[in-house]
Amino acid sequence: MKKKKLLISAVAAVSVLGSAQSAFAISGIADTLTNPIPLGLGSNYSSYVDYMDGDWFSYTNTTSSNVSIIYGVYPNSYSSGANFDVTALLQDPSGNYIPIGTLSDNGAGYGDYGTGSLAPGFKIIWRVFGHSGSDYGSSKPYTAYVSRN
Ligand SMILES: [Ca+2]
Ligand SMILES: [Ca+2]
Repeated sequence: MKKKKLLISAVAAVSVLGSAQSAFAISGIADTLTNPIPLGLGSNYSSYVDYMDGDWFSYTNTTSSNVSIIYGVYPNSYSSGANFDVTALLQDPSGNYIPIGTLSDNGAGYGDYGTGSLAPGFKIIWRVFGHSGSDYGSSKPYTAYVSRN
């Protein structure tokens, strides 16, 4: 009895991993601020949001100077009318969180972004989520990004 249960959970774990590799992100991927998808400066990540899910991203300034950044999300297609929102916070080198809040909403079809100067060792962490109940699913992909500003 116990053995069978173990086997079932092993199969479930494998199928979760399989879907994570074959598809875009989704519930189970980058769901919390402690396991964001790390992005490098000038890089981006395209995915879509599962219904009522969100995806966290981060960028850490590993240099010894301040880095001026722009970060955020945009819908891959303006005509999709998709609207994604962003909530952001900072983490200082000691691990303390500093809330930034929800970034200004630019409306359907447009991206939302934040800018700032990131001190050495600081991490910016932001969550991408649907503005409304219709801004989810694979027909409305988004791209999250961070780059030098
Ligand atoms: Ca997620
Ligand atoms: Ca928005």
